[in-house]
Amino acid sequence: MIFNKTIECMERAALRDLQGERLRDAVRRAYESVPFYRKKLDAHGVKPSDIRGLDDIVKLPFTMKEDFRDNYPFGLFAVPLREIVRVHASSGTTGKPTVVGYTKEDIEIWSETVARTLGCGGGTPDDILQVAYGYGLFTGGLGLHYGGEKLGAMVVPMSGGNTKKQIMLMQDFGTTLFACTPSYSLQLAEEAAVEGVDLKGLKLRVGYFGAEPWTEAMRAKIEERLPVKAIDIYGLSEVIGPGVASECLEQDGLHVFEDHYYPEIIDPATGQTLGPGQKGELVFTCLTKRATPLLRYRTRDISSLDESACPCGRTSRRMARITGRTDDMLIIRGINVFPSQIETVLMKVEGIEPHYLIVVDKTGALDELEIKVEVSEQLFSDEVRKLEALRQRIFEEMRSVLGLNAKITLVEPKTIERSLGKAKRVIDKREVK
Ligand code: DLL
Repeated sequence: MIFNKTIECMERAALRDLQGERLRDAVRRAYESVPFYRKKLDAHGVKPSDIRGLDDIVKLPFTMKEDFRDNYPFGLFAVPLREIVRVHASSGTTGKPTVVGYTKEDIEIWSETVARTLGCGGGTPDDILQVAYGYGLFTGGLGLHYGGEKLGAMVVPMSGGNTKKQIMLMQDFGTTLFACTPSYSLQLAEEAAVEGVDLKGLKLRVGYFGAEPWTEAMRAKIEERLPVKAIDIYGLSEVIGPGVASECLEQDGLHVFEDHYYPEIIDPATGQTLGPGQKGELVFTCLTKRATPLLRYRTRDISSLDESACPCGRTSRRMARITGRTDDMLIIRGINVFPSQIETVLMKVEGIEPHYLIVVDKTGALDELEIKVEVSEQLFSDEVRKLEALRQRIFEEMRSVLGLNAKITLVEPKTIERSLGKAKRVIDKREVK
């Protein structure tokens, strides 16, 4: 279902005009109401009047995650606190969280773009949406919740965890749409197997998965274990939360709701804008957000933009599935390794479970990469010889893809820690030494 056909299927020329108009307004609002932006633009020698249309966006300086920390908690707000009706925050690995505010209008726009997300995956007002993203400062739970209501679906606000109850309600209520992190969906499938519940006999139809990196190979595992079309949904709190971009049923790139969240791809090293199809760092400008305007925010997420027409009829550009972050690349003995490469190799090997942990350490001066991966119940009870052959196979595959020797450790089923929200898949012990 296309939730807002007028906008989602708008002609690109008309869309660009709308974006240009909104950009001018966004820059003016940021400059006039947030001392941080005024100082930054002044230092950069740009005035709001220099931004006449979309092409001028490159004149603007970038905003970084650190800018949120430096202005903690409310320094980036552009409206008086009495106009703010909600705050959310994302926890960084260190220090203070990143705080974002919303006016009533912002919540309205956010709900609309999450409703479009749900529509992209085929959701309609007839559906029952079970939200298993965490409710709280994290944007996942409340974001999907408001979007579900906006769509007109029946929302079941389960929040994360309590897996047995998730399954029970799915059965009793006849849940058709399910929203959680991709890693949690696998945990749910695992629990259902223990409980003897056949998920395939349920009414589940679509899973809206995001908030953490996952690969095409992981999608195949999920669609094998749950009776859902697994839709990749993307967003980040600094921009709004979930509802920034979503796959449609074509599952071929994520439609960016670019009438509100304007995307660019830049070369992370030089800051130069890159063209369609070129891979680089995603940058977003919020064209309409009132409470915390955002100009050219560097997400550190790696993607590319596709301008070609999509068979679904939506005209927005599509971003490619996130393949990593500029800060998640591991450098091991001088070789660049992305966790997504490791996941892709692992998911293709038969006999292993989609649960793994990457541990990087140092012995003496040398970096060591260890990959711990769970073996299926059946294989684990097999002879040692078979396990050794499996270990060797993964070792060889990793060596050919990554170009280095990783230590492969096969562990018993269900021994790698599960997470209710975002999975933690990398432990880099070198950082703490
Ligand atoms: O994770 C918002 C969200 C909630 C998105 C629910 C989708 C579903 P943050 O906690 O601020 O916001 O984390 C944002 O998570 O910069 C990406 O690195 C990562 N991320 C989000 N969606 C995806 C995705 C929410 N589909 C950060 N694929 C982002 C890969 C994703 N990474």
